[in-house]
Amino acid sequence: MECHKCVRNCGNTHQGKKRSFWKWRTKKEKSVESPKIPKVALVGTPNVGKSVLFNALTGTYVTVSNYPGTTVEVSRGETRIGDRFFAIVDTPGMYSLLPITEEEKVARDLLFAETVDLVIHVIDAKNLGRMLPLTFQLIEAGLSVLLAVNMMDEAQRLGIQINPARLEKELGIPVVTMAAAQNVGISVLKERVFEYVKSDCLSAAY
Ligand SMILES: Nc1nc2c(ncn2[C@@H]2O[C@H](COP(=O)(O)OP(=O)(O)OP(=O)(O)O)[C@@H](O)[C@H]2O)c(=O)[nH]1
Ligand SMILES: [Mg+2]
Repeated sequence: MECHKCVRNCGNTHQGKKRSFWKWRTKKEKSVESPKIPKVALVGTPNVGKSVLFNALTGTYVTVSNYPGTTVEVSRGETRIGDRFFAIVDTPGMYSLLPITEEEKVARDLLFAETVDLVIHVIDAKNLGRMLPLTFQLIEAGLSVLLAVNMMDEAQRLGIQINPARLEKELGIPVVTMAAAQNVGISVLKERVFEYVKSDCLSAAY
């Protein structure tokens, strides 16, 4: 019925109500139907291979945008592991959770302002001692952390040996060794992410 012929003489407010009801229903139905996509953030000091890993995980379809209110770029994409999609965020390099630079502030804000289901702390296998303090900070901050020991190719060339099982036991978090630039260890990392996120939050989302 056209609005000017309406006996209730209420303009189009009832139509508006009807529409907003359907909008509400669709929104509600959508939220029930669409499964939660777990978010995984790649963090670590500069030059450890976070972006190489991000590209290996996400492929071509990514968005790069400035973090709100800053000139710092953040890349976001998705990866499929098994039958699930995971959102992947590549954060700017940071040395500590106590930020000094704008990049570090953005990286920290990304971890705490957004809901991140898993943090992959990417470290350089050649500098374990220098990198692990940030791992402790992330764990102490209450985040779910997986340690990705990258650049294993260079470490092996220098005769550095790393025992991931022992590190895992000492730290109490999953540890994966890899060489992202050589595409080594990516599939094991994906398996661990799937296991870890599934037990932590996917079960709650389904
Ligand atoms: N040999 C070797 N080089 C690697 C590996 N992963 C990354 N690289 C190299 O390390 C350099 C830094 O890699 P990026 O991915 O840009 O590092 P990033 O952590 O994103 O650095 P920021 O964005 O500055 O924080 C690049 O030259 C990569 O090719 C690896 O597994 N082995
Ligand atoms: Mg990068």
